[in-house]
Amino acid sequence: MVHTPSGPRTVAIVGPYGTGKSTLFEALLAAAGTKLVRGAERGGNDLRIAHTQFMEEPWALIDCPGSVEFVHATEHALAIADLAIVVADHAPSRALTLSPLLHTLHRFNLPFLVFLNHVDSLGHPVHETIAALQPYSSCPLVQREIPIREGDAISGFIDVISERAYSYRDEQTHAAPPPSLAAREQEARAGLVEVLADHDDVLLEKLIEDATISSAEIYRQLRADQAAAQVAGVLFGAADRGWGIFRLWKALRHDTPAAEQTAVRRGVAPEGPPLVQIFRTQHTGQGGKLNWARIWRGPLKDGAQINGTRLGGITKFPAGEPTKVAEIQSGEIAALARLEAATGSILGDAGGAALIVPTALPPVHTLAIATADRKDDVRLSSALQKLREELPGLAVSHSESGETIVAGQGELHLRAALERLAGGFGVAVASHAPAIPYRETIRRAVHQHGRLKRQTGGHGQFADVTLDIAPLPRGSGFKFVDKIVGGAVPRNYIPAVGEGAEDAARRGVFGYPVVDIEVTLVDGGFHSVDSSDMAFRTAARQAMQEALPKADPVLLEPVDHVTVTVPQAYTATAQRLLTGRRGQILGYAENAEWPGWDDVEGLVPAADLPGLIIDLRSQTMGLGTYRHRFDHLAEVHGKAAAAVQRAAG
Ligand SMILES: Nc1nc2c(ncn2[C@@H]2O[C@H](COP(=O)(O)OP(=O)(O)OP(=O)(O)O)[C@@H](O)[C@H]2O)c(=O)[nH]1
Ligand SMILES: [Mg+2]
Repeated sequence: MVHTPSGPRTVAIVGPYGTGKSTLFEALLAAAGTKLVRGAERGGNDLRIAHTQFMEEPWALIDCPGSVEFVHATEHALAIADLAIVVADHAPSRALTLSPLLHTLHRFNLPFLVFLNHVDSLGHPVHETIAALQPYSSCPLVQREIPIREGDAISGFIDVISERAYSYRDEQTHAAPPPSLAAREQEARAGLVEVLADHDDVLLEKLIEDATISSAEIYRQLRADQAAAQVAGVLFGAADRGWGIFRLWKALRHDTPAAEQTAVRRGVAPEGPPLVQIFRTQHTGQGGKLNWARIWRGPLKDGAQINGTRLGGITKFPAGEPTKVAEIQSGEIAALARLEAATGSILGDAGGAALIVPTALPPVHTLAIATADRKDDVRLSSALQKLREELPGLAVSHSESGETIVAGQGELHLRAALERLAGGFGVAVASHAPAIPYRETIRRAVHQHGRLKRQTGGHGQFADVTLDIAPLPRGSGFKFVDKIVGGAVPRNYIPAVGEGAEDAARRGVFGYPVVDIEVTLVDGGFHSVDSSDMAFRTAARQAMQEALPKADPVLLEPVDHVTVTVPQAYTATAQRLLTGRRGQILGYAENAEWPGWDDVEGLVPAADLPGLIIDLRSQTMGLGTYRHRFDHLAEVHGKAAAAVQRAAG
């Protein structure tokens, strides 16, 4: 058995939606002679992980979803990768769509290279695409290849460093560059060397002295800078034709940091007990819970105790085929069985290591769900627990009316959740938009008398109360005040009056809880035999029910403070979207952590938030996002109020 102490180098294939990541993943595996055995379906929203060998070295490739709604899966893969391949559309107009991903790579301090896909239909000069991408990258992007054209089509490329020409017809042999492209190639090479010279004095000196710089020197410096995420190489090709794939492999082989190098970058001490990071969780029927992990520090033996639980199986996936092993080494990727852990867990003592653990973005889409049969509720809650481990970015809660609420990153994300609930965990649920927590209040004080007098057979019921019901400022809630003097109502019955009044306030004229009122007990009467707590509660409740309609009631709706984050090109769009939803704009400012992006702040009724993410994404190339929190209750009038009342029935 070959001992690979540093494990396979791990590469995450990432990029915006539909740029050809899965195609590239398959093309890389095919070029390495690995047949995909499992999970061959493409365009999924989950990670696909495959091990392979290229030129006798082990690799793990991770195909990541491109949809923003599954960005958490992608981020967890990036958190454990040695390098990312950013698969980009070649159209300069799409450059902005790379901005969130490049920002994440910067935050994670992760080395990457860019693969411009679809060059079979390339209509733009490669250097223009790179220039369009550059503003969104925190490190210089360097062009490593220049295209060779035959008529309108690209037929091959010149490797800028080795100065060799390759044809897509046979990428493994090379020729001298065509003289017609010599000037273009020299220019690209000089550009590359200039960038590298920024990080290397020897290179800089040679550049100044106009001395010849060898390919070996450039490779050496590029490798160092690329591994430090200070430079990112740009290559191109066509994944579904297999173009540029061999060259991409060679670039990966040269420039991807080894697992142990990544561990050092992340501050993992070389010696110590096992240290493991979970980046994907799956609940399988028979196999129980499987956690895909990167072993930052090994070896990790099957049966070992880690974070208080015993490891119950290690599975590796050579060529996608599951194989049980007894032990795994530093740098390796494997699925670990029966651990009390889930995506994002760090197991073992991280010590001073600064591992990246992606944090969940606030949910932007919400559904209330219910089982058809109440007796399935227990199974639902345990299935939701598992689902949350599988689908990072999903949140589960209960509304005030007792609804089960699932919140996530968008419609697709929640649809995947419900499909998994039904298909994976056998709990089918119906879903609907969650109820808006409306309230109501009064605008006029009312003096109200209420009397309960009942004679039923022997023992009767008697209570008499006089209440002053008055509006309070917003946010005051419900207040009960006792102003009884001279024992008109005996002390012991007074709490019951408060309870009755509060109980009546739970459902007001419009059917919603009544808030911001003060109920004062000012007078009353009692009977020495027939009075009771129950009688006083009832009398108070009846008085309230009579008083509220006379007190000029008004509906209150929750209004949220909303922060929309968009590229600055879409700031006006974001403002328009908020005002179009009865929103009031508070202002906007550049996002503190993200140059070129604005935070637009506004106040928007909660009733108008559903669907905001759909409009926002469709009008901002999928880039806009928002967060919100309750701000205040506001009176609703006119048509909006009428609609709510109709709905409340
Ligand atoms: N013409 C052309 N089409 C390509 C190329 N690479 C991929 N495609 C096609 O583009 C479409 C999307 O490819 P995928 O590989 O599924 O894209 P993806 O990036 O994995 O998509 P998501 O995972 O959904 O974000 C498919 O129809 C591919 O056949 C290419 O180089 N040239
Ligand atoms: Mg895909």
